Order: sequence, then C-alpha cells, then structure tokens
Amino acid sequence: MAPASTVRLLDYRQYPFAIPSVSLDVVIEDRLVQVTSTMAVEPRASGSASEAMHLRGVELELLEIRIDDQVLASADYSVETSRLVLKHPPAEPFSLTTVCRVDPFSNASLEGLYASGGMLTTQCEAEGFRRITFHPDRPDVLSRYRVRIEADRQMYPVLLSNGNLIRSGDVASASGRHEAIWDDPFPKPSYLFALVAGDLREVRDSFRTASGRDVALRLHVEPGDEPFTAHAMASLQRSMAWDEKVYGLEYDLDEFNTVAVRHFNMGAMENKSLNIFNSKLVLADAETATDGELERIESVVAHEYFHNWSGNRITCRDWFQLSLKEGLTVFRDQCFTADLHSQALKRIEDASMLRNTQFREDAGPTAHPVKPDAYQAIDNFYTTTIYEKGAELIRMLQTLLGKERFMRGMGLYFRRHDGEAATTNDFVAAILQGALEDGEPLGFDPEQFERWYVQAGTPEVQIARAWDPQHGRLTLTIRQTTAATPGQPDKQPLVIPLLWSLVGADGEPGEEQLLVLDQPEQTLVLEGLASAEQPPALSLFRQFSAPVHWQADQSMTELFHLFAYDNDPFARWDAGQQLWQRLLLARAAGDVDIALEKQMQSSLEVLLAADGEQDPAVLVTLLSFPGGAELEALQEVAEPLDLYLAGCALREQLGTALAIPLKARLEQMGPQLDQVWPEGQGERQLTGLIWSWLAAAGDHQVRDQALDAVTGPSMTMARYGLRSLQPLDCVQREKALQRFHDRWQQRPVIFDTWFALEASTPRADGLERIQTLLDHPRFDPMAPNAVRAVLGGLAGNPVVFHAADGSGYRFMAQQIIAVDQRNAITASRLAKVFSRWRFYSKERQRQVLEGLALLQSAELSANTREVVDMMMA
Ligand code: B3K
Ligand code: ZN
Repeated sequence: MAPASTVRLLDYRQYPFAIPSVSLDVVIEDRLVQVTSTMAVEPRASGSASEAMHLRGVELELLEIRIDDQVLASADYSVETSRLVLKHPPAEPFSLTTVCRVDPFSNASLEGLYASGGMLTTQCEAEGFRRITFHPDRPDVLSRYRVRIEADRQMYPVLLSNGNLIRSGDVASASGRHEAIWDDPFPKPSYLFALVAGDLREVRDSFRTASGRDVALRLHVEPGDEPFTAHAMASLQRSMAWDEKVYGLEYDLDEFNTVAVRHFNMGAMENKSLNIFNSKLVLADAETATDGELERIESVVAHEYFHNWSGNRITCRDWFQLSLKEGLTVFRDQCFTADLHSQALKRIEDASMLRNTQFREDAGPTAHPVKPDAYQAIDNFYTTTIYEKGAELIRMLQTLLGKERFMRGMGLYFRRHDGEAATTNDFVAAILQGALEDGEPLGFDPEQFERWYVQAGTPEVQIARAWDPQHGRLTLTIRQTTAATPGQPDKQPLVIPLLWSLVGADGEPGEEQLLVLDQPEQTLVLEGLASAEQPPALSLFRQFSAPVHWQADQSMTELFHLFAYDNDPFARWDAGQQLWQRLLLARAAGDVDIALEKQMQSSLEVLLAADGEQDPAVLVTLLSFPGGAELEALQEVAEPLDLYLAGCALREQLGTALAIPLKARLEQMGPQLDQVWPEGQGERQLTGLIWSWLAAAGDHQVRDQALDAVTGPSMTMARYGLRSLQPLDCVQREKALQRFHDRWQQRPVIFDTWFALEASTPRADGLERIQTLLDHPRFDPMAPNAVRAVLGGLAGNPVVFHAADGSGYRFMAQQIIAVDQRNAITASRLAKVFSRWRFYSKERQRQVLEGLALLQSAELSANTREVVDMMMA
C-alpha cells in the first residue's frame, strides 16, 4: 500500500506553474471511464528553461500525453507511483493534454470517481482529484473548469458538474448517448471539482437573492426519495438568507445543485455549486428523523452552503491552513443555528461537544495544533481540533474585540482575499486590521494570540481566591499552564479571554466583565464588595469564553447557588456539570456521596416543581450528565465501564427518589409533544429524559410508554423510547428493538440506526450479536454509515467493547484491518477508538496492546498506519 512520507509546512513553496483553465472530457462507458484533460499551463518563472512539472495521479491508466498537440516522446516524461513528471516543459505558456482510463466501479475508497448504487459520483477533497486525472492536485492551483460528460442516456439520465450548464443533448455520432457541458466561471482548486452521473430525481425550488437574482435550487435524490427532501431544501433557503443578512454574502451563480449519495465517507462536501451529501443528511422528516437529526441536517446544509464564501471563494493555500475554511465555517454554522433557535442551548451543546471530543483529542496521542506543521495523510487531519477548536479561536477573537469590530474584520477578510488561496495568518491579520479601523487599541498582543494556532493541548486555568471579609476585598490569583503534547514539550502562555461576574447571595447577578489572561500568573483585586462571611459566588468563563479547562476553589454550596441562579445559561449549566461530575465519579469509585446526592435531589425538586424551571429544554441541560469522555479524563485510572454503570445507577436512584415530581412534570407536557419541529422539541427532550430515569427505576407504565413510542408517529419519541430502554435487561427492550427493525428494515438510511442500536446494547453475548450484524443480509460493508453504525456502536458499548477479557479490543482491531482494505479514511478514523489506552489500568493496557499489535503487524493504508504509529509513539 501507499508508502508514508511526511509533508511539512516549512517546505511550502508556490507551485511553479499557473493553470488558468482545465477542460475535462469525461466519457462514461460500461466498465470504464475515459478522461481527457487539457490544461492551459503558464510557467511562473520567466526565462528560457522551465523546471520539471510534477503532476499527481493515482490508479490511472495513462493512454496518451500531448504538449500543444504534439505527442510527447517517452524520454520527455516519467510515470512513477502516483506521479507524472514532465522533464522539460516549455518555458512559454503551453497546453498539456492527458488521456487516462479510470475504473470507478471497483473503487471502494470512496475518493475520486466511484460508483454508488447506480450512479457515479466524486469526492475530491482532500486529494481525490488525482484519482480522476493527472493534475498538481493542491489547493493553491486555481483554475476555471469546463467539463463535458458523455454517457448512456438510459443508465445516466442526469449529468452534473460545477458551474453553469452550457449545453445538453444527444451525441449525434452515437445512438442512445447524451452529453452535458458545464462551465464554472469561478477559478477553483481541484478539490472542489465534482461530477455526478446517474438516474436521479430532481426536486426543484428557488431563492431570490437580496440583489434580485433568481437562483434555481435543485436536490437530486434516488427515485422514491423525493418526499423526504423538504427539510433540506428549506434549510438551504434559510442558510442563503442568513448569509446575506449577517455577512452581506450572496450566492454567485444561477444554480445550486445538491446530490444525496448513500456511499459517502463523511457528512457532506461543498463542491462549487454541486454539493454532495450523505443521504442521511438530506432525507428526513419528523417520522423518519429525530429533532436532533433535523437540526443537524439544517446545520450541515448551512455549513456546506457557507463554504461557498469561506472555503470556495477564499480557499486554503495548503492543507496546513485547513482550519481557515473549516474553523471559520463551523463558527458561521454555529452562529446560524444559535440565531435560528437558541443562543443558550447551542453554546451549551457546542461546549459539551468540545469537551468530550476535542479535549480528548488534545489530551491523547493524536493531539495536534489547529495549524499542524506536518502530516502524512491529510485525511487524518479532518479533526475536531481543526474544525471545532478552530471555530473557538475565531469566537475568542470576537469576544476579545467585541462583535462590531470583529464583524468589520470579517468584512475586510471577505473583500481582501476574494479569489485567493489564503492562510490563517491572512485571516487573523484581516480581522485585526478591520477591528483597528476605529483607532481604538486591540487590548491584547496579536502575536501572542496566534500561538493558539500552533500550540496543541488544552490550557489549564487555576483560580484561587483570598477573601477579606472586613474590607470586602476579593483577590483572585489566576495561573495558566498547558501540558506537553506529542512533539511539543514546552508551552507558552496564551491570550485567554475570561468572561466573569459575581452572583450575589440573593441570586442578584453582577455585571459581566472581560479579563484578558496573558501571563503565567496574574491577579485581579476586587474592592468594595459587601462584607459577609463568604465572598459572592464567582461565575467563570461565562458563555464558555475560552476552550480551556479550569479549576477554581468553589465550594459545593457555591456551585449549587450558581446552578440555581446564574444568569448566564452556560455558566449555570456548567456549575451543575461540576456537581454531576462529583456524584458520578464518587459512584464509579464505589463510594456513593449520599449527602451530595440528597442535596442534588432537593435542588432538582425545586427545578421540577410547577413554579421551577419553565423552559423544558433548559431543564434538560441542567439534568443531563456530563459525557463519558469528560468523566474519564477526571479519573486517575480511566474506567469507562465503571462510569457507565455509575450513570445507570444514578438514573435509577433519581428516578426512584424523584418519581412524584418527575411524573407530575411528564403530565404537564401532553399537547406540546405533537408540535412540529422546532416547536415542541424541548418537551420531547424532557419527556425522553424523564422516561430514562423512571424506566431505570423500574416504572412499568413508563417502560410500556417508551415501547409504544417505537411504533408512533415521531422518530424523536421512538428513539427516546429506545434510549431509555436500552440499558435495561427487560422484555420491553427486546420488543422495542424488534419493532424498530420490522418497521424500518426496507429503508436503509433509517435502518442503520437499528444496526447502531443493536451494536450498542449492553448484552452478555454482545460480540456474537455484533458478528451477526456484520453478516446481516441488509448490512452493506461498502457503506461507511453502516460500518460506523455497527463498529461505532460497539465502541460506544462499554460492556462489550471494554469486556474484561479484552475480546472487544481484539474484535475491533480485526474489523479495522478488514475495513482498511477497502476504505482507508473510514478505517483510520475508527482506529482512534484506541487512543485512550494509556489512561487505562495496566491490565486493560495489556489487552488493548494485543489489539494494537494486530493492527501493527497488518498491511495497512498510510492513513491507518499513521494513526496507529501515533498511538504507539
Ligand atoms: N470539506 C469537507 C470534508 C472533506 C473531508 C475529506 N476527507 C466537508 C466539510 O467540512 O464541509
Ligand atoms: Zn466544512
């Protein structure tokens, strides 16, 4: 398989040739596709002799190569593994034509051109274009593309590529064949190229831009799927309107196409004017998707659409700058969802997600900065650090500068770099310059801020207080440190925006303040506070103002006070999270903290009471336990199974102790439950949460309700029903899974959920059952959704994955090896399930190592090899 070689940021140099235009002629035949590419090439260096021209190409059969229509002598070029070198290209502009054959029908990698069901489709980011034709295939080479596609009309009635359709019709010389010619006027990097050919049905709508242009919006789906497209279409229209309103950015072509594909490595892809989506992120309505899935679809549709500016019009100079487009686009889609739904809930959701995925990555063997400096397989760097931490860096700029100054900087960025391949430094420079236009000082050191891009790891902030009750003086001593990460032993202090406030004994909130941390240690003295025995409660990192861990010397009483009164929804939720952490960690250690549990129960009784917390969605956040990854990070020796069992036991305890108020709250929710998303989602969430507590406490009536929901009209309630029954070894659980199976087995997009549920259900014979799933007639090993459902389900099943005999680890390793033979991207992602192994007990470490040894001795792709090597380093 592909040999590993390291690419370094320091080695970046501009590609020595400009390629202003690329013309592709793609002829789809029965078993093969012939691609003729003609590129206009302009050597950048002036002078007589030009340097050799290196092009990339993977699994291409080169039939012919011409320069200015002269067939090239074999001495003038060489074709090595994955590379075509023109030894003496002309020093003047020339045209380069290559004719290649590719075989999409046996391409299981789902990169480049591949077959999915009856259609042909592409995925070129990051380096898939080289599987279609010879090309430099790097993001700083921007070209205008013109594409002719020719195919059998019956088999491939729809032929799509980027840009505008120039012509379509029959091919005169061949009966039954037709062609389409597409032209994209915007120069783009090769990773944004896309082509789709197949028997697809079109759902059409439109959008009128602020400047009055009508854009045709087309969604292309497999026959029969048309009824499930309304939500994605409406999401697209909302996204287009939002980008105009908030950023003043309009769509720039007359049509926008989206295609849903069943075999897809990730969520979706922002190809210029031809977005390609994993079908599960397009096809949805209230009966077939949960509220959470509907919101996710809306946000992914928005994310891909927003890329049209943050990614396509302004792209990345090289892959080290990936966060330039991904961090920024995540930031934009987060703001979109917050604007459309709830600022508070979105912030809590994002903070929780960051803590459970990115913090874990930052603390493990694959930790890397938002701007990495080296990689072997770029596909391994589509991580939560690049995406979500990247978005947090941008949010910190907004917090530090204030929204108005920040948005001025955004405006400058989009104007200044339009049409360019830019860097994260360009981005920060534009934001700061835009902010400074008002002549006010920045308030922080920009160079120090940029350390966030190059320094990996989650900073730790320690806050200690000294209280002088007589003088009402509170002194905070604040220290920041960042632990070493692989390859970065020494860390520098960062610019950390700390939003804080005081919350008085009566719950009265103080004013929110910004403190910029930039020293290893600094102090803040607050004078003139009311003298009292205890200082006022301290609300910290409000709005989750920085992606850091923090620890303060807060007492449990203070946390309960914040949990009840803090007026910042994030900080209030966070105070509760700290309390839940204590409770769960104590239980996991076999040491129930009875007094604290009682106190929590009393505080929950207040929240649940009729005059308690009124917003059901907020109540759900307050009642939700911290994620397993967060808790694990707080254990001296990580014991995921103990944590899982602690969660089950605590639910049972609370469901028993609070049965009366929980049931009372359930009864209040009747009619709202049936409202159409986004209405009613808080009520549905709260119902689901209460079910899970009461079902755990053995309430048969609730267990039956949960079971009935599986065949009801709402997928949201069906899944809450299944989730509350899943941990329980009871008849309702088995019936619920069976009913879900029977109801959805004909619908692959939904049926993957059944695979995931089965794989993650804790059962004594778990592994045998997982094997049955892999052998199931409806399991499609080529579909990453199905693979992730089963193997991801297994990884999320603590009882089976972390079984005491190590069988879960070995099984997983064997499966990863098998997946890697077909699909390196999916396999290397799955391999990260082992990344926590060094935090486990000695015995567990030995067992994981057995699994890792299997991986190490296997023939692996460069992608998976890189991940395994990182874990073993
Ligand atoms: N840009 C794509 C991700 C491509 C992943 C390549 N392995 C989707 C997105 O972030 O919008
Ligand atoms: Zn993206």
